[in-house]
This record gives sequence, C-alpha cells and structure tokens, in this order.
Amino acid sequence: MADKEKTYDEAQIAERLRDLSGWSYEDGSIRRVYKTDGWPTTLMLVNALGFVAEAADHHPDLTVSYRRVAVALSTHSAGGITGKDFELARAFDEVALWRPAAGGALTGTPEPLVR
Ligand code: H2B
Repeated sequence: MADKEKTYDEAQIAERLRDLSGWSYEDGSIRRVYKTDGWPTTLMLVNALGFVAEAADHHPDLTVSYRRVAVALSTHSAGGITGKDFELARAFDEVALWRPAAGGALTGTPEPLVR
C-alpha cells in the first residue's frame, strides 16, 4: 500500500508526463483539458470519466463547461502525485480519445467527439 502511494517529485512527474500527451503539472495536480463538440458530448464524457474513476476507486476534480472538460488529478490521501494519478490519466485518455481502428467494421463519427 505504501508503495502505491509513493509521491513523485517535480522532476519525476515531468518524466512520467512525457508519455502522456496534453497533460501538465500545475498547482499540485496533473491536468488536461478535453475539448468537445458541445454540451451533449461534454456530459457523456463526464459520465465516461466518472465510470472509470469509480471503477478505479480514484477520483478526479472535473470542471465542466459547454465545450470543455478540465481534469485535475492528485492523490489526496498521499498529499501529492502518485502512480494512481498517472494510471488514471492514461485510462482517461484511452476512453476519452478512443476511435475505431481505421479499416475496421466501425466507421466512427465523421469528426472526433473529443480532442
Ligand atoms: N481520489 C483521489 N483523487 N484521492 C484520494 O486520496 C482518494 C480518491 N481516496 N478516491 C479514495 C477515493 C479513498 O477515499 C477511498 C476510501 O478509497
């Protein structure tokens, strides 16, 4: 348990964020803004992220706007950034930015719903 809540220092955070495109570290959290095509997608995205967070038992701060969902992750119990935050950030990207594979049976929407 102690290991899972090991906090990362700023240099280690920067290193881990190198393979999380769009994420940055600011004000004690790792953060990313997802842009959506409008309110219905915004609400669907909030629900999708909410489901993943609940399944993970690790929960983000979300700021919800018309075409935008801002995500901030930190581990409250550890007072910093832990592996939980990086792993949840990766899972969020996978669900939020998921698109059907090119050439497969699924066409996907003409434009991505979320960027
Ligand atoms: N989410 C976040 N971001 N930080 C925590 O410390 C945290 C959490 N703790 N979700 C979890 C729930 C804890 O309260 C439960 C009991 O596992």
